[in-house]
Amino acid sequence: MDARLLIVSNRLPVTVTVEGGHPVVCPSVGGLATGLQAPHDRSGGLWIGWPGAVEGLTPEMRADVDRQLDAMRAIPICLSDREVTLFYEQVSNAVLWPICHDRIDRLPLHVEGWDVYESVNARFADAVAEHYRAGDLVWVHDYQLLRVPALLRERIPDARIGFFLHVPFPNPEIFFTLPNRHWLVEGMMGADLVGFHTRRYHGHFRAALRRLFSVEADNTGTVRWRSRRVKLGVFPISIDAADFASRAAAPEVTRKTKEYTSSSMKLLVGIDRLDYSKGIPRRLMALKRLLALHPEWRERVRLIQVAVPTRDRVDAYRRFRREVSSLVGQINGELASPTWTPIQYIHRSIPSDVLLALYRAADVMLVTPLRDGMNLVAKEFPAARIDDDGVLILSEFAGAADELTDAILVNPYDVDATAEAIHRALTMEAGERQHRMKRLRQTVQAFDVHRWASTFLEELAGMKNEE
Ligand code: GDG
Repeated sequence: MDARLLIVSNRLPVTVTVEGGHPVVCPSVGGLATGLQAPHDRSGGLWIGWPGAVEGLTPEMRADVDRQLDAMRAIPICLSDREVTLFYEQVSNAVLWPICHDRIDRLPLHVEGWDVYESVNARFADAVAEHYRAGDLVWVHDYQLLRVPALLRERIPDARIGFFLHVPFPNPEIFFTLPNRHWLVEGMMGADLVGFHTRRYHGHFRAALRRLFSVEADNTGTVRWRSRRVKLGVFPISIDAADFASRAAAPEVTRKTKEYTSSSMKLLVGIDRLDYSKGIPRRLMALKRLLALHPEWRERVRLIQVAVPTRDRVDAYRRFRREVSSLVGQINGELASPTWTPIQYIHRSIPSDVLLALYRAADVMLVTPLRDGMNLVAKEFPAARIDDDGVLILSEFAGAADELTDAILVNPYDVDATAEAIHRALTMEAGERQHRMKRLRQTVQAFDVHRWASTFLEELAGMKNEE
């Protein structure tokens, strides 16, 4: 693939900090950043997005940041405070996020900011159009930028534009609660190729198209859309499994793994952003039920729950943070003894060697979201299990459940069944554990994030030759 690639995402894959009076731009790690770095480097293309809050910097520092971004071929789109509040916190995170995760109960009573959502999307489109050269591929990402493909199509009609949705596309009945549902779908349909993680989200989108616009995809997933064709496809994102396995084998990680492991205490682990979609309260309740249904586990099992703070300027998240802290307190208060605390709650981000050691030390990994586009933790856990051991309990409502069928699949709303699944995982024989883990590892190794990116980009590159 020789075309230059323009990647467009809400956040640039960088973090800007100030050290000793000088701004430092560091590449951030994460699924998307890892997957797209190789095509970004190989194609000599550009990455367009928000660098995070840089407004407080002096003009000299800003110029320094711009120079560093330029060296990474990153084009910053700077957002004002008002834009951050309305485009990012309100419309993207307080409205589109809950809708895509089936949580209309979390919607604010009054929504404002759609005009700002449109104008920020238009600024992204302007920046892409300004840097676009004939023959480039453009790849737009996620729910913050649903309008960008159509706005871009108006500006550069012949461009090859791909769009990938990292969150679920919800059931149309839920999506249709949005007053501007036509306009959002029209935004996505500006692309030539629209990608989803799973067949279910793809199916929901097709149903929405049928009901809103009376258009039907043919058996290749192609839709005739006004004077163009738009292809819809399924591209499940993954991780860099080889990199996880090699980092998990590092001596420091091995040392920490031993520190966290004990022959007398089984270890359950949960690692999530503190988001209401991740199912943390019911997971805690499932532990409580386990200890009631199978009291033999008292003092013999503990849960380490890492909950990384996120979006704490959005009301629903502030309320949720209090809900989880109070539930942890209640359960520990009720069940702990002088020598044992059932839940160790870590409400901050942990370094990656600690994350890897927790994956390696876990007897059971609990990934029980109520709804999740994919869930990369579910794939990182087997990738890190170089000992082919440990059990994954996975929600059937995570996109990852379609591929990771050797996990114990649970309905996270069924707290008793989840408690029984934990008991089953804790008592599973070594032979079955290892057999399942080997197969999980093969699955994540066979289709990694590099293949995800190249599969999508090859499909996009082949869609139409430059006319
Ligand atoms: C969205 C979709 C989809 C977490 N805590 C720490 C830490 N992490 C890392 C994990 C993992 C990542 O964060 C979380 O990724 P997820 O996929 O689980 O979740 P979202 O952030 O909600 O991502 C999701 C994804 O986009 C990709 O398309 O799978 O469904 O919601 O990589 O390892 N990393 C470190 N410390 C932590 O405390 N170092």
